[in-house]
Amino acid sequence: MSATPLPSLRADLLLVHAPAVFDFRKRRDMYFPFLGTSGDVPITPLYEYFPVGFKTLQRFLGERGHDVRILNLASLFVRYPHLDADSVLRALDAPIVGIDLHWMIHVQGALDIARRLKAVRPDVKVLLGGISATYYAEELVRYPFVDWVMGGYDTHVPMAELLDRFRRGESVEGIPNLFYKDDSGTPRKTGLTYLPNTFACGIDWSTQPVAPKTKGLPIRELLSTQNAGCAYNCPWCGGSRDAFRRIFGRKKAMARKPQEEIRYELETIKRLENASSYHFYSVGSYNESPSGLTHFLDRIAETSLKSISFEQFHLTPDETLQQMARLGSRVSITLSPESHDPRIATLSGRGVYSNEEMESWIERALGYGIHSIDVWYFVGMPEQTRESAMDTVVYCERLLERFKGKNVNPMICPMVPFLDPASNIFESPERYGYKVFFRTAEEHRRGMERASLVNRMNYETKWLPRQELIETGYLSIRRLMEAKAAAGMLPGSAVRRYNERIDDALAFGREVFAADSLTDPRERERALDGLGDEIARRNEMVLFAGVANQAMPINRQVGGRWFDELGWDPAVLDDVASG
Ligand code: B12
Repeated sequence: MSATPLPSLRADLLLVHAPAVFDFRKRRDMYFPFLGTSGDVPITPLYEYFPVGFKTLQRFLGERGHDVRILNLASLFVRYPHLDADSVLRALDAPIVGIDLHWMIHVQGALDIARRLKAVRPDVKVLLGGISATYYAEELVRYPFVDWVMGGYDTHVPMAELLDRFRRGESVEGIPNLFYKDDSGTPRKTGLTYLPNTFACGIDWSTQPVAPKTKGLPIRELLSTQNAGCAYNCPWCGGSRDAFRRIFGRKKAMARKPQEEIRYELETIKRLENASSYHFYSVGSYNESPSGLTHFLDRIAETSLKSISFEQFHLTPDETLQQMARLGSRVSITLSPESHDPRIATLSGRGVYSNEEMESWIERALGYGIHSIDVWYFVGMPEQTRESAMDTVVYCERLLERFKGKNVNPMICPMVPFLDPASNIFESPERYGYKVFFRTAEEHRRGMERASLVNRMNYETKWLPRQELIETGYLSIRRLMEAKAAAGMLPGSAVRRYNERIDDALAFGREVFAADSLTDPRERERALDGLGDEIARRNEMVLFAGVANQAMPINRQVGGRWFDELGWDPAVLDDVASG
């Protein structure tokens, strides 16, 4: 507990990103295993990314006279383990606190922050927003500690109206997309009526959060997405064409960022100090129209970014590859066929090219000067058995062999712990051979508090029951890591350490699962208590200020990433944390 109080954090609107689990450090009854986040992006099991829309809201509302600040509690708590959570909440001096429930994984943390905040600051209006918040809005607004839910994929205009009216002391009735309670406490909604064809505004990337002084490699990355929704319809995805229509009630399943906003965004990158040391992660570039992509590439060409990665659904046409290769930055392309087996790939919503086509495309792409190709596979897909997942790894070994010495990096990750709510499979699990364990937000919240990752899973498949699915994920990554060491792509010693941690997660995970699955609550509590020290010791190794992912399996720093908005200056935080 810190003795020095934190100075108050003032704003008209404070946008807060919750850790996936709020009181994670005290939980001796929740095991956060190594690789429990799938290992695709460099984050801890607190899931530190906040929606990039926080940055667009900050700019849009700021330009309209509202002081909007962002506080990433996930990064703050993992970076400053000795900060007292309630004193942080007490220091928040904003009449409205908006918490994202974009990814369902944050359901426990987001709701717990809302509850605690309301307890220490009953005067503060608590607002939720994001994809999951929109899907579950009617349920969420019924919690006594939630005042408002702002629905929609683009909330700029309704949020401006909300802040204006609040400032003038007017009623919020009739604000588009808002779910609220009336004076008698009865939940009301205006309806999702603000559904524009365009989406967002350009982000100001010219300044980045100050990193606290630590050893270790910083992560210099910017991330942008030029569209909301999706042109494709993968059945497991909560952002697919059908899911987007389902959540937002809009026929057209995509809204695009206007070109002048994209231009603005890239202009701000030119002003960023050390821009040439930054990687730019262009998410969802598979949704760009050919002319949109050309415009985007032309703008990128004007920057001095070190590297850029593009996610692609189809095999990028040769002409585009050549245009990408001409950029001054190092270009990497991410493909995600999901399975080497064409039938499973197709059932997963992919399967638009064969393995042979992909391999000769890789050859050509590298030949044109594309720097690297990442190829992602998934565990938990329809009809996928353990054998099939392991066969995918065998196929990856062939890829590593064929492209030895080149930057071709196959990766595999289990879809854990949640199947996306609102995805086609989530809506009709039986039709796809799936079983869904949690349906409501509250069921997900409770599920997230289970000790074992297996019991935190909201789904399983006919071919891979929950425990087997998780273990298959571990075993496939383990074998793929070995193959990368053998191919000279990763140092053998690093892979040995990595795989020792997988072995430990497999063995200890079984113990936690057995204890957590005891039906008698008292026996379960006793058994988990017996494992408490071992759980806490392992959690410490994962929930600390270092993050790795499969592509870069060495720890890098938490702090200084674009989403590490710590609220206070690191000097102040260091001071407070040292008491
Ligand atoms: C880009 C993206 C990412 C990026 C991060 C983007 C970012 N920081 O914003 C990366 C690649 C890192 C990523 C990671 C993950 N993602 Co993702 N991602 C997407 C993608 C492709 C675009 C979503 C998107 O953000 N669109 C832009 C719009 C909708 O949001 P926005 O502009 O940021 O915010 C606006 C509104 O949403 C709203 N809003 C949002 N929050 C709030 C809060 C308040 C208070 C208010 C008022 C408004 C508001 O207002 C904003 C301004 O208009 C979707 C797929 C899709 N097609 O939708 C998946 C998707 C969102 N991701 C998903 C998942 C599961 C994940 C991971 C959990 C995967 C994993 N590793 O396990 C991680 C979570 C990482 C974390 N939090 O640390 C699922 C979520 C399903 C669900 N309902 O839970 C989706 C739907 C599909 C998928 N499976 O990929 N993701």
